[in-house]
Amino acid sequence: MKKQTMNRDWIATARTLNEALPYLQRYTGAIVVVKFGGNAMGDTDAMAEFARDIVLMRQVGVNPVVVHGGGPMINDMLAKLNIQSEFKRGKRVTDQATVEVVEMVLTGLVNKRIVQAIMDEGGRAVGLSGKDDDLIVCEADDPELGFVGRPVECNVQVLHDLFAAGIIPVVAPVATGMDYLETFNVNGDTAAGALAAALKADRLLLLTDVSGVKNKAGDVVTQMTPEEVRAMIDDGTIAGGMIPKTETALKAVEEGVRAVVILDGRVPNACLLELFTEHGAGSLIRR
Ligand code: X2W
Repeated sequence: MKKQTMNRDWIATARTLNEALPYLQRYTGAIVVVKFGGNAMGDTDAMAEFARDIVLMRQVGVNPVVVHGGGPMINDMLAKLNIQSEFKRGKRVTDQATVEVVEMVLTGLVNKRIVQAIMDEGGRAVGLSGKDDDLIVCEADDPELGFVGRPVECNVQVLHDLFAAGIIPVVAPVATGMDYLETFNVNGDTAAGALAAALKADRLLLLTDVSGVKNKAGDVVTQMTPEEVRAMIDDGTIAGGMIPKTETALKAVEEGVRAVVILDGRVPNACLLELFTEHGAGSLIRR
């Protein structure tokens, strides 16, 4: 009985690999930027599973770039230090004391945790922030938000150098200013969109903790054009936290990213499901 069950599992595994061949061929050499948000990192199992998916992507010839968030971890550290924090239009109001905590938490704690998780799964990862090799240069986004940056220039040569060496870049969304004096806190989705555009990536995967973009009837729309997304923002169908995400997606597609997927990170192996099977788990936006 046991033997039969095992046989069936092995056959299913072999079939899964066999069926993945056309997808593996399609994505060889592709650049895929994956935004991994703080909410998706939850427990160590989720982190390990994500890391394993990324290592598998690299193993089959994809060039993945991980851009991470870490909002909940920043909140925890600010609370420990008794620093108050508030958000305006989905972005953290960032004063001098806050930006120091943001840089410490994102480039230290969170970035190295992800690097370690990828190394644990047998990949090679190097952590960097937007400051390294001028990867992301920003100007102030809005005076009301303090040190929140809007990327104006991305120098992605270092990412190509890492791809060539077989190394997975893991990027913390902290950047330098035009005059090199300031440190900016960048929204993780914004940073991922800017890097994907500069790389002319084949895919930008925005991992979230919702099932995707929903229509008026409450059903997830699996594929949309930029025009359809814009119409859904204008008529209020897309609202709340989905607005900055879809706007990032629109901008990325406009700037040359082939497709953006707002992907349900709660689904096991969401990245693999999206890239290497017929099915996805979220909403794909492309021309
Ligand atoms: C974010 C950066 C981290 C982030 C923040 O300070 O929380 C701004 O709001 P998640 O986990 O992806 O939300 N920056 C300007 O984006 O984290």
